[in-house]
Amino acid sequence: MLDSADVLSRFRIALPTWGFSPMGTRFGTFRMGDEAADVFGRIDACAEVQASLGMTPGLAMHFPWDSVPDWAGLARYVRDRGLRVEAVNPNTFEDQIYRLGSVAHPQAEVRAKAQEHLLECVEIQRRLEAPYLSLWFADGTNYPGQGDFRRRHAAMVEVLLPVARALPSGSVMLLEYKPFEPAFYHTDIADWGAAILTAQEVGPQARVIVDLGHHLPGANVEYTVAMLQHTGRLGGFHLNNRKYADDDLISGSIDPYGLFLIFRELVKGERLYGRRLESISYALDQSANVEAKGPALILSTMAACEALAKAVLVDEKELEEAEQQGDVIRSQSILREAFLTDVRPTIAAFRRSQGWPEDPLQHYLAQRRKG
Ligand code: PSV
Ligand code: MN
Repeated sequence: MLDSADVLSRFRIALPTWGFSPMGTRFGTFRMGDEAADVFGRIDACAEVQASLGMTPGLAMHFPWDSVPDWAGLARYVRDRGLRVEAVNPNTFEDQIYRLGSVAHPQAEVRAKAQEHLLECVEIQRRLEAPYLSLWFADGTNYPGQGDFRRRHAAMVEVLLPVARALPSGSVMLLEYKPFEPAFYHTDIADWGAAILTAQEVGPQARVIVDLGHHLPGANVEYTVAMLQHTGRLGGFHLNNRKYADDDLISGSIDPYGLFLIFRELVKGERLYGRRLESISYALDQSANVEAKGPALILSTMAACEALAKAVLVDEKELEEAEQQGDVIRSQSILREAFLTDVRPTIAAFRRSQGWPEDPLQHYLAQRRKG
């Protein structure tokens, strides 16, 4: 039987080191005073957030942004702060050669360069003992006729196959989809269909990561989650919230009900298929454009905990009965009952039992004031 304390004790979210880089839109970047200058500063900033949260010991790191000459030293730096590396995120989108794509680029030389970087990242993964290689490609086209969908797809799979084979044993390749941006006409992994197809072609090590911001308006994300979980290809989440597109806002800030429904599917999947909540990766991926970064990461984490704690309150047995009887009103009432429950006291009690600060945001702000 699942209860809040049980699921909360198994729930961990990784912090993105890039979450402490200066952020903004293409119209401007505003300094909030908590930006970090280099990888060590970014790790320290994550450690500070973790000291308040307790449930975020993992790091999602981005390379080459976080590259250093001394990998063993970096691994030690992370370990000494009570952290671990969860995901290695390559970058095949900034270099000038990637103007028309990377893994799906029409030219073999560019694809080879992208593959070389991915293989380097597998090596980094090994050195840092990271269980996930998390891939997002900016590949796509801006105009009809600019590229051939099928050829690009085949090229991408060809690049990824040896990368999957090179992964440290037991580790997972995550494939992230996004419907548009930076390419505006088509993206090579645009949606969960393309992601799962690619994962199936690449092999059993490949799974799909759902970035909550990467859906077109109206998309039913919880349905996507249920289907991915059903096939065993759900690999993880990038938590954030969108209003329009990839807004990268604080999780649960726009649609907390949607977040609850997503966690409900995860909890249900554990009950139905025994797919444990902690068998996939959770990382924050957000952009604090006008707010301080640490507090924004803390609020996202707490929103996810609240959604999870509410999800276990759903009386699935009663809901199933209502479904069988076609009682739509009762189904709605059951979900509302769980969603409207104030789980903050439960979470606070759980946090106390772990020896973690009961109110992580207040704790973090107080620590910063002390300086
Ligand atoms: C770009 O959309 C993006 O936010 C993707 O979600 C990646 O996960 C992230 O950048 C880091 O590369
Ligand atoms: Mn993402």
